[in-house]
Amino acid sequence: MAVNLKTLTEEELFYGAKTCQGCGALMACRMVMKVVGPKSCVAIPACCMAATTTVYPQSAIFVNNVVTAFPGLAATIAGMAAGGEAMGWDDDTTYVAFGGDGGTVDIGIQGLSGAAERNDNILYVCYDNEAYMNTGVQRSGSTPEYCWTTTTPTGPCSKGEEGQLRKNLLEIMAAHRVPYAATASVAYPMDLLRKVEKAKAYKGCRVLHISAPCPTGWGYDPARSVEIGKMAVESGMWYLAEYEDDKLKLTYRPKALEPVEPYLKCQRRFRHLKPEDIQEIQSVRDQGWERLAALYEGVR
Ligand SMILES: Cc1ncc(C[n+]2csc(CCOP(=O)(O)OP(=O)(O)O)c2C)c(N)n1
Repeated sequence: MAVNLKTLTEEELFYGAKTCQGCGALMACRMVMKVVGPKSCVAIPACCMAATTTVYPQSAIFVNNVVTAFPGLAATIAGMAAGGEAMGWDDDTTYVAFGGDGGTVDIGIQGLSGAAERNDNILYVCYDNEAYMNTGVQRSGSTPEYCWTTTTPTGPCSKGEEGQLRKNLLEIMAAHRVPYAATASVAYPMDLLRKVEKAKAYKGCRVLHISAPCPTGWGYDPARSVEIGKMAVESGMWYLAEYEDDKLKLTYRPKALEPVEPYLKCQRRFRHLKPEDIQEIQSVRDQGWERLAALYEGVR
C-alpha cells in the first residue's frame, strides 16, 4: 500500500522549538502529525518532547495538548478519547500519545497495557532514542547491549549495559491483540507515514514504536541522524515490521544484513567496544534474526 501524500496536511502541527539539532524524536512526532492532521488531541509525559515543545508561552504544538505525569500517558490519552466521545465529538478525531522509550517500556507500561486490554481508542506513539535522554542519558529497558549511559558507565569493570535483549514493544502489544501495532524508523519516512495512515484508519488501541536516533545521547554529528537510522535497520539492529490480523510481518527486508561494526563505531556511546564485544553483539543480532524468521512473515 503506497502512502497517499496528498492527504498529508501542509500545516506544521509539531515544531521542535528547542530540540537538539538532528533530533530523531522530533522527526517522528512531526511525521506522525502530518498524517494525523489538525483534527487531533495530543498528550505527552515528562520527556524530551515535553521539555522542548511546551515551555510557556512558546508552545510548539498546534493542537490541544496535555502534558501528563510520567507514568500516566496512556491513561490520560484514553481519558481524553473517552471525554471526546462523551461530548459527541466526531469519530474521526485522533487521540495521539507521544512518549519516550523510558516513559513507555518502563514507567508507562502498566497504563499502556490497561489501555490495550480495554482497546481504548488511542494512537500511542513511542519514539525510541534508547535511553532516558531528557534527564541526561540514563539506561532504559530499550537500551542496547554494551551501550554506555550515565547509569551503565564503562571502565575496567563494566562494558556498559548488560542486558542482551531490549524490551520488544511490538510483541508486547501483539500479545494484547491490539488491532494494529508497528515498528518504524525516522530514516524510512514512507514506511513510517504508511503505518501512521494505516493506524489512523483503525479504531481501538494502536501502537507505533519508532526508532529515533539521538545525536546528543548517542554521540555523533547531528547531520547524520537519518544515515545512522538507516545503518541501524540495514545492520539488523532495528527492524521494520507490523502486527495486524494477529500476524507479525516484516515491512522491509534488508537484502543482506550489513555488519554491525560500522554502525557501532560511528557512535560515542559504543566507542569502548573491543572486537570480541562487537562480535558478540553481531551473534546476538544473528540469533535475533533466526527468531524473527520463525515468528514473522517476510523475513526470508
Ligand atoms: C515520576 C517521575 N520520575 C522521574 C521524572 C524525571 N524525568 C523527566 S523526563 C525523564 C526522562 C524521560 O525519558 P524517556 O521517556 O526515554 O524520554 P526522552 O527523555 O528520551 O525523550 C525523567 C527521568 C519525572 N518527571 N517523573
